[in-house]
Amino acid sequence: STPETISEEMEYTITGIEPGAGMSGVIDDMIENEENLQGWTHQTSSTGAMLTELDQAIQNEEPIVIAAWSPHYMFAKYDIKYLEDPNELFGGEENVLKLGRLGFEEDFPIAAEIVRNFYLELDVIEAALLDSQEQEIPVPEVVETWVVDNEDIINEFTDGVAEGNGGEIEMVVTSWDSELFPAYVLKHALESHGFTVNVTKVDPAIMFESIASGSADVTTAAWLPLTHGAFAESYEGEYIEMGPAYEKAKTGLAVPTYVELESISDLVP
Ligand code: PBE
Repeated sequence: STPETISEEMEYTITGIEPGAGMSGVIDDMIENEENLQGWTHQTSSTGAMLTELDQAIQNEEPIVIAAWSPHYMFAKYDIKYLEDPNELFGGEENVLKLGRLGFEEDFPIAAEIVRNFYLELDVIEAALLDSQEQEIPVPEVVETWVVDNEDIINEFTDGVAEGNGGEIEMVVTSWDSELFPAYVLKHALESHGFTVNVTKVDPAIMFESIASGSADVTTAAWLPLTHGAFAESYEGEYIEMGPAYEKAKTGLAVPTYVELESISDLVP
């Protein structure tokens, strides 16, 4: 097969995820601006639906191109590969940043110290997401066991920090597993240190809006510089950056390894 026949077999369609995802906006822009993607369709729906379509395509050995990101179990469960991205349409490595509302550090100095200390290694997150998938246990429940087995890591965030005063903290997070794991680990660290944390799951746009407006205190889930770059720009100066929750995240387009394409530029009209 050739790039032409494969693109035709794919019906010139990229199988995407939720329309509100940061990367959905990146893909829309890409289709609009890249000459080789003229006439292509970006089919958004949900992460679950994308994974079902990927699974079915692989069972039938049909070509498919999906919106993909790491960390996610899809790269462990399926033989898939990222397409090369010569024009850096998806940027390079992304940092997943903690953001606080203006005034959060003044109002919650002890909690803010724990938030600043909080950081997870990428392989720790990947292992937890795979556990969740293989054992069919939702990520927040995986966290309950993980925090018991990894007290030493939790202690690194809270060591030497004064005990909290029972304050209530509003956390917002997007609902992808890659974000729920860090958010619930941080919730545990804060709660074990005398705070109460309410977690609300929202779209990226609402995550930024609620931190900027002050209706939420903190998030662990801002993908920057690119994936959520448009949101960060429109709320510039209306939040504080509190360091990375994790690093070396990535977004892109991916195909099953049997699909004879190497690069995004091999997708043709
Ligand atoms: N994601 C996973 C999200 C953020 C976390 C890359 C699918 C997005 O907004 O695109």
